[in-house]
Amino acid sequence: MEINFAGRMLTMSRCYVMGILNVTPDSFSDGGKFNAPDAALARAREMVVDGATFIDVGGESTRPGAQPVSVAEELDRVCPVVEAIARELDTIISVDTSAPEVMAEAARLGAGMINDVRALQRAGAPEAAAAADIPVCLMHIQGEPDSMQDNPAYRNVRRDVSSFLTERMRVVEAAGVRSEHIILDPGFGFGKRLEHNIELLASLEQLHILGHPLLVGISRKSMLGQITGHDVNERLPASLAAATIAAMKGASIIRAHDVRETADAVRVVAAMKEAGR
Ligand code: PT1
Repeated sequence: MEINFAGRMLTMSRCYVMGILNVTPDSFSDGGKFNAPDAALARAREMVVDGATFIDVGGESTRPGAQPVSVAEELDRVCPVVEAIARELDTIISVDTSAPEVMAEAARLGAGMINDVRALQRAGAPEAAAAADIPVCLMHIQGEPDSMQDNPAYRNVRRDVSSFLTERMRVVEAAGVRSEHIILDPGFGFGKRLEHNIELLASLEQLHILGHPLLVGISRKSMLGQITGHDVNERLPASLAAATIAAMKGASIIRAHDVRETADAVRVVAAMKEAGR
């Protein structure tokens, strides 16, 4: 299965690293160091050199407890960075947004993918993604970032996540998003307890039944802190273990902070899979 990311064709039977570029003042693990477009571009360049195939530019924090930002603020944060990366680097720009206005403007400036943690649930988002005509990641979320960890509950987390993604695919395809543009993500840490996150990772391969490539974001997340007892800045080994598991279970894109290390983990899995064919 190949996907065309605004002119760049990638086979989704391999696994790629998506480097995280937070352009928020309150980003959860880079201390908001990369706000100015120049600093953001420098970090993006470093991640491309380190092996990132995608750069995920996000102007709204979606970590647990985060407050929403206005569309104007998000446009101000994201657009200069997307523009600079598109001009300077050979990479696929993913825009991490739920706002249809940001999707449209980022696509116009050269973004090759839309990454929406709200799976295009905002009014006008499916239509904006359809008009942009670039691939889109639909992620499962229960609730909203500010309150999603208050009391997450599921009847059956695997089935509930799968049903949610199936329903979102139906809605966005009805709005004109092409099926071959859809990438799916179980949404680790988004309205989920540790047991839910572990069950989803353990059963990740089952999501392939839905027939779309999978994106996984676990890097430095609190689920790894709960498992290891380590603070956010000491979660690299746990993040690599989780990335390795996801790659072994067939994930196509791993969203990560530590690109160089994650790219190595993915290479080891690829070499093993090659030998096993
Ligand atoms: C993700 C993701 C994302 N995660 C996609 N996009 C974040 N497609 C932002 C914690 O528990 O997994 N997939 N965009 C970051 N969100 C979180 C959530 C960060 C939970 C931290 C936690 O620590």
